[in-house]
Amino acid sequence: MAETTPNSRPLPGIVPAALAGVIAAGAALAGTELLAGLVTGAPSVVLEIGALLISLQPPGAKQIVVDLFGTADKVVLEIAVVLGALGLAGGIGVVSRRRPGLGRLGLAGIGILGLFASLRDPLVEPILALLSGVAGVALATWLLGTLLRLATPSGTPEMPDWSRRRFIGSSVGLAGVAVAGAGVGRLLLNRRGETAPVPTGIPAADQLVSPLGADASLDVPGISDIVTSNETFYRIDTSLFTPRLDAETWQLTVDGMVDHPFTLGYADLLAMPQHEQYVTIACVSNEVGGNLVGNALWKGVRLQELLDRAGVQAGATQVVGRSYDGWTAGFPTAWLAEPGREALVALAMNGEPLPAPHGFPARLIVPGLYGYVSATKWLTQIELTTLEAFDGYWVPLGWAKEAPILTQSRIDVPRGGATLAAGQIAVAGVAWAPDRGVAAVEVQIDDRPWAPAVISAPISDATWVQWLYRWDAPAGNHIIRVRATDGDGVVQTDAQTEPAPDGSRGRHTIGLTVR
Ligand SMILES: Nc1nc2c(c(=O)[nH]1)N[C@H]1C(S)=C(S)[C@@H](COP(=O)(O)O)O[C@H]1N2
Ligand SMILES: [Mo]
Repeated sequence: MAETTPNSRPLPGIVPAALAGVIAAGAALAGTELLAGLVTGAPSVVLEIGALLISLQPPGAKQIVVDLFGTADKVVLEIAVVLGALGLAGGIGVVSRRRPGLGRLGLAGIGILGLFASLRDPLVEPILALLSGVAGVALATWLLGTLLRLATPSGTPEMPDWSRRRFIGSSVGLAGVAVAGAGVGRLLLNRRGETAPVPTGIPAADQLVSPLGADASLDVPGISDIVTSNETFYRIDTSLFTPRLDAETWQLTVDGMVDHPFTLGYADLLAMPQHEQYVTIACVSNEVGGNLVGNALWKGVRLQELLDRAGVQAGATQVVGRSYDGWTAGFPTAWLAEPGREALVALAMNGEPLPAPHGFPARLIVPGLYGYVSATKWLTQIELTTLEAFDGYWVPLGWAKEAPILTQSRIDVPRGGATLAAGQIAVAGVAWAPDRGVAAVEVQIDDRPWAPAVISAPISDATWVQWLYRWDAPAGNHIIRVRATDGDGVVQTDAQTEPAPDGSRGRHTIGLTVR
């Protein structure tokens, strides 16, 4: 017997009603994805809600939040947002059986959340966000009503139940269209960045770095390249998508505790003297042996030149970089005082305009500091303040206020756990201590004494080196460790620490079997 309302009208079953909610909301979300792909400035509501969740910064979550910023985990977050929305919509479908008004309110609630999340994104056109929100809610409401009607039993059980078949057919069809629409939308969204016009030809630096000599790298299969390509360079940021800023309208403001605040456009920066240098940057959340580190040739305007032009006031002790979305990183003005240490507002990476994932049109690169306190991408403001007056994004979340890159070394080859033939084995990798420089690298096999590795000629103190130890390996199970000594003569510590709060310590260690 079909469930009925007090006035004996038959009701759709719970499962079909939930399905109707899921499909109505799914189709509406897919519609907004498609719009986002087709029209620049329209929000991907799923991404925007994900970004909102990230910005809520669950208290106490330190490593967890940082871990979230690995690319794969961002996909996990997106899937969670979609599943969460669909789960909610399923509930709304069930509620709508008896209380359609409440159901409509629920759908409107999801729409308002999406709109609120979208309006936080400076790259989103508010009018398009509104359009997408209203259209999405209207579509979901209409679909839910229609599907619920189809799911309602006809009340004449002896007849073949045509409405039930129509409900199933419509549901399957709609789900298919939604998945296809969302897929096309996402495809277009991802493709748009690749075709976005990027100004070419950043002027040559006033002093070109000399071409790397043959001794700047070691020829070992499997070792990290001495210069990391833009394609393989690690990426870490709080952005769920790749921000595509428009160089034509982009502006950089230098203000705060300065005598002459000013604002420049991209062309203004291109017209200034350009400086280029290799700098190795690293992420504080890199584990011992991890790959959140890379070395590139950066080119751009000297930060010092911009600061001189602005006239930094005597009391200013902190430089804060702010990106278009409000993300911030700050470091002491005193860090810039070291002779030979050149911080850049970088415009180019390895001879190309900054790729969008790495901060186009401009980012900060400060030799010797972890990225989260210095390397602001999609830079729009440089503010001079005091260390006491402001904390960058990650500092209130439990990460250190000041964070020089710790001395580290990594074994690239052989891989841990490998089984190799006895005889000559190349043990090799990279080591970094920007910008103290790497003076030496040593390797320890089992409990034997530390033995010196050969290192590549350092490009500069701000870059990593490659190292190589030729090992005549006897059969057995072995442990290999590596340690670096920095330019000040300090040996990489054996103490082990988690990445939080100021970077992981310890010596990369692998085990392998020789036969
Ligand atoms: N706008 C912005 N800039 C940012 C971040 C961010 O989340 N937002 N993350 C920082 C962190 S934690 C690091 S380690 C570096 C990484 O730079 P990359 O992605 O170019 O390797 O960027 C820094 N700049
Ligand atoms: Mo980082």
